[in-house]
Amino acid sequence: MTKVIAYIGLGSNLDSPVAQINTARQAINAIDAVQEQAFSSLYRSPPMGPQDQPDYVNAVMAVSTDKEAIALLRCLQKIELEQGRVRKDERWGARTLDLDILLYGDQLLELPDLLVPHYGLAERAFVLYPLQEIAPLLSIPGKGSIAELVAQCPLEGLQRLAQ
Ligand code: 5RW
Ligand code: CA
Ligand code: CA
Repeated sequence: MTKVIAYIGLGSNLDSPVAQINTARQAINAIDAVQEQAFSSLYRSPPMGPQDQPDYVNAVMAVSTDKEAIALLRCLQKIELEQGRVRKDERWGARTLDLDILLYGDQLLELPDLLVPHYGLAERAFVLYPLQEIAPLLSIPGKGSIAELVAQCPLEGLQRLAQ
């Protein structure tokens, strides 16, 4: 019964992104041994990476879990597939749903399939701003406080969506 707080990044830019994010939120809550603690506003932003794809909708969710990080990742990958994610050749291409473990407690993990804190977390407006909304006092292991990271991160077109 070792509970860990994990932060999950949600992103979509295909097939009704807002609906994809809301469906994924329900699916994550339906996972055994995972409980939602907080859910950010939804944010829209231009794509990072290839520009010839639609804008993204992103959010960040805090959960309490007693699953191991890798077991949680497998559950999230199953939800991505259930929501129609297709692996494409293009790196950083459009997707119906992307679920990333951003943080897993205060742990640093370098497993073959899982890097925590998530790669690029400290530089991405579409992760940092929603994360700060639900965890304003957070420290990112090895990177500093969320407030410092947000202060150094331009918005780059990020817009909070109205409810
Ligand atoms: C690669 C994201 C490098 C950030 C990737 C990087 C996105 C996105 C991707 C997302 C927006 C992975 N995912 N752009 N580009 N939102 N706005 O969730 F720095 S591809
Ligand atoms: Ca649950
Ligand atoms: Ca991912």
